[in-house]
Amino acid sequence: MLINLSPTPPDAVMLAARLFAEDPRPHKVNLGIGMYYDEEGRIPQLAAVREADHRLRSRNRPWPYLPAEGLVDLKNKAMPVVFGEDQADDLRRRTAWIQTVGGTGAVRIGAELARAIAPDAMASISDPSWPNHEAIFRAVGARVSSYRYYDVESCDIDVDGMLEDLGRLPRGTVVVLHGCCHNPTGFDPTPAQWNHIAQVLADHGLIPFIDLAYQGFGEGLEADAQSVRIIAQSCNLIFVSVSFSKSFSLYGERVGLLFVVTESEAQAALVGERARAVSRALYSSAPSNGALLIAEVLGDPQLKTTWIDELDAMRRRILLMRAELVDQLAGGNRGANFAPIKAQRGLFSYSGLTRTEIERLRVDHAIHAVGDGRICLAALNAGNLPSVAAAIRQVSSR
Ligand code: PLP
Ligand code: TYF
Repeated sequence: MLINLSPTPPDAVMLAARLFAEDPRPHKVNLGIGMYYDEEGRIPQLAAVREADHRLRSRNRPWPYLPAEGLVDLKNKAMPVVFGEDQADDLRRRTAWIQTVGGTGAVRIGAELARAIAPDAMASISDPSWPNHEAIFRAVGARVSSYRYYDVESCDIDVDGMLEDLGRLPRGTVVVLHGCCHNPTGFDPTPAQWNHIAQVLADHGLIPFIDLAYQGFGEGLEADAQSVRIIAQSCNLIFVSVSFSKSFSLYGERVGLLFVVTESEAQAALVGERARAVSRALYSSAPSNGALLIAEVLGDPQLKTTWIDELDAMRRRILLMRAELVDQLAGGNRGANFAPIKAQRGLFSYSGLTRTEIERLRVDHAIHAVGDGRICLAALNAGNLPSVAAAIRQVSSR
């Protein structure tokens, strides 16, 4: 049988992951994929999650299917984390939800629903963005465009350009926004700028789709959800995709949630029903283990406090790595160009390194990053930082 299939190029992040896995050099460093590593270079097992795991095991319970919409406890406990206590209570009645396979699953199911609600709508995505945003919206058959977000000249966020581009979009366009810790640039709007953005979204009848994959890694758990809370005050149809992969260090458990805030209880019921049908035709229902772990942590005030402290410690460690890297690069002849790394937030930095320089980091130094210059700061530690800084200075010295 002849297979009529042309080669499928992997996205830039997955390509970086593959090249890292295939690299036999024992001293290799992975600044490609977005995962948080601790000071010892390990993916942490959070104490709050470990305790939740002990408790779940001691209950000796079976493993039934989750209901079609997922674990309601997870949704109930996560809503205040995302929307804030007061707003969550106000929104609960008119918000549809479904538990998903990771944040990726939430973006995909959200894209399917957006397509069903507004079949002719285009999706507009920040330039640059997480490559899977475009792939997902194309996969559901949507037309995709981009809005200005990052200014290469000033190495900074371009909010004026963004507002101008959003203001020109046709009504009903789905606008994909990064709730915090923009991937890949690390630059987020300020709360005042989010207010402007929310105003433009509302005035022009645009549909915000907020992807919240790094809550807690920017300025803190509450501050990082300001985007969602501000937009929820001005717009009455909002998609919010949530990933718990990073914030609970539960990557392979694939826990995510999709919220769709609508105008009424009746609309929410319609959207929820469609969400369950979409999920049913994909994989029936989401996996239970990670969802149970997170619901256990969020449902116990003491475990929740432990988790918030651990999340804060991860956030602060990345800030230290940012400062230390900028210090160690300062003496090089492109030193000043790396200063923005300190102003960026989240796991990533859009380092400004060229494709050729990223290639030389990999070939000459076994340091792997994404081809567009994105590096994951959360993979740095006191042990590998000096050699990474030295290598960056070397490849960027010409
Ligand atoms: N959205 C963004 C912007 C991301 O960077 C990621 C993961 O890296 C996701 C969504 C999805 O996360 P996951 O499917 O691992 O929960
Ligand atoms: O690093 C990133 O941008 C993500 C990480 O199943 C990722 O793409 C990798 C694998 C996966 C989900 C997310």
